[in-house]
Amino acid sequence: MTNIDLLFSVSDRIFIWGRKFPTSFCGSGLWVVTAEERGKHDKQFDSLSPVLGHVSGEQARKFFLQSGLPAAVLAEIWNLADLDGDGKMDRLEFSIAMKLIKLKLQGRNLPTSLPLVMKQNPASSCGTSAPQSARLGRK
Ligand SMILES: [Ca+2]
Repeated sequence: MTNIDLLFSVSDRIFIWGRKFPTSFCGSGLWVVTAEERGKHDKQFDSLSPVLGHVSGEQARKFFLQSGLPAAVLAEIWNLADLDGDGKMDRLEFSIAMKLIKLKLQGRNLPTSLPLVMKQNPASSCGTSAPQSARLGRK
């Protein structure tokens, strides 16, 4: 196991408990929103009662403030995540914002522009990994 593997497995264990294989260590690792994370983000998104696939800026702001990050940092995250700049969050934008909040809470610096890999669907960013459900014996 290399040092890099070690580094990633430590941070993965915090968020992907119960899973033996760190899934985010493919593509450009750090910025990849994994399928698990996306699933969680989608649930949180739905809990905000989106209208026509969007949550309003106000709804999202209140939710993001619960992270404990300063409003100025959240504004920066918003600017990165609101891809079309319409002042609302759709499912993907919300997921990107959540991921950036998580990384920021881990002490990472925010990117100056959004890494391309964050705009991709979770499945497409890790095409070479074997199906996790098979390994874990689930259907
Ligand atoms: Ca938007």
